[in-house]
Amino acid sequence: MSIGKKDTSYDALYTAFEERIEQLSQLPRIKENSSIENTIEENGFERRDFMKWAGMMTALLSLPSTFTPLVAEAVKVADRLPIVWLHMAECTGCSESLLRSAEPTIDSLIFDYISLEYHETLMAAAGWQAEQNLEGAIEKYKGRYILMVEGGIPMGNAGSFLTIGGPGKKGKDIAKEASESAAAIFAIGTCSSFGGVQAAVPNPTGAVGLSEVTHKTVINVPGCPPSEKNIVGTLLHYLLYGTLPALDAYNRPKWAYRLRIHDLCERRGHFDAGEFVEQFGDEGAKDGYCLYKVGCKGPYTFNNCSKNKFNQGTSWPVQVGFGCMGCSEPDFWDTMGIVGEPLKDRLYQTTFGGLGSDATADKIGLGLLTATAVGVAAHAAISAIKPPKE
Ligand code: FSX
Ligand code: SF4
Ligand code: F3S
Repeated sequence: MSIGKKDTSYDALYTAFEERIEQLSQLPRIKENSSIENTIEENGFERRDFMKWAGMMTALLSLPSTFTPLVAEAVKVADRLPIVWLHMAECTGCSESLLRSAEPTIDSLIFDYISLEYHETLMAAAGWQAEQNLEGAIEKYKGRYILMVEGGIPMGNAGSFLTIGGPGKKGKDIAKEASESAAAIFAIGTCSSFGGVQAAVPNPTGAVGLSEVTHKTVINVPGCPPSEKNIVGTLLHYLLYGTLPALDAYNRPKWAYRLRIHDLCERRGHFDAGEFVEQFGDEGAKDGYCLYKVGCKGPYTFNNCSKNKFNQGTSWPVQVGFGCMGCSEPDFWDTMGIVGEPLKDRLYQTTFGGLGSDATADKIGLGLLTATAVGVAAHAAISAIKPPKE
């Protein structure tokens, strides 16, 4: 099988991807009488739209553009790896982010197509039939399905804060059992990755991230909600490589979470020049100055929002002038301080001898400290002040 022209420096990887796609194509598809290509076409997308999308995903995965045809081929065999998508304790914003855009997107169509085996928001089944669908999917696709879990897992009171369906099975048991036979496990959103809003102090339900209920490796795709591109990209990465991606200390794929919001921010020039919005609506706000002093947590947050954007690529928090809340970081509800206010001395008093964040920001603006040093040190400081779970 040979697809497209090769970039010689990536020959081995290209060949490995071709072999992987070939192997996947031998597996039976979920629905014999239809295909992802037809579904995409039936929803009004032309081949060039699809190839443009594939090109964008190729770049996001840090692959050379010569790999675009392979990424497109990987999408076509995605229906060999069915998805079981569980909801635990959450707001369903993660599913909404992916599936309920104003018009169907290529990302949403792919998920619609391959995740129908069990997805509480999408599936037509209800009641006993829904529970049978889940058990049936786990049995039928044992060792083959991808498990995606949205939401934190309540562990308090022996897990009784979350029960699902007629028999009242506990969420923690469903998540654990579904993890056992999964080919790969993705925690979708900050709740499933780290506990999220449920796990904020005092965490009355004892909510935890998915990785605490299974011994298997969980790939965390945090964000509240995460970008649909990071969800689809994680799936594509697994389709192409057949292995887990390189992960950071919090099990986030490095291709998506390697850099801080601050590193990729369109307002970064203003930060470096010491030009800050002092309060919402002031002249600096009108001029698009840096939002650090009105609470942007971009220097402490690892994510690629400025590249992906939300609402079909229209905007992202910093672009609309509010700043980053740190939503892809563990315990951000507790550690990222008050929304709309900088972290101030809470983080910096030990880190920078009590300078305070405003002083630090101004001095960075004047070039007295490097922004990298601040970000790295602040990130370490946040990790060190993790509040206790109760
Ligand atoms: Fe959590 Fe997802 Fe935030 Fe909501 O379900 S990551 S509360 S956007 O939807 O889990
Ligand atoms: Fe952008 Fe926020 Fe960094 Fe300012 S502090 S440059 S708004 S990420
Ligand atoms: Fe979340 Fe910050 Fe991105 S709040 S959506 S990580 S800009």
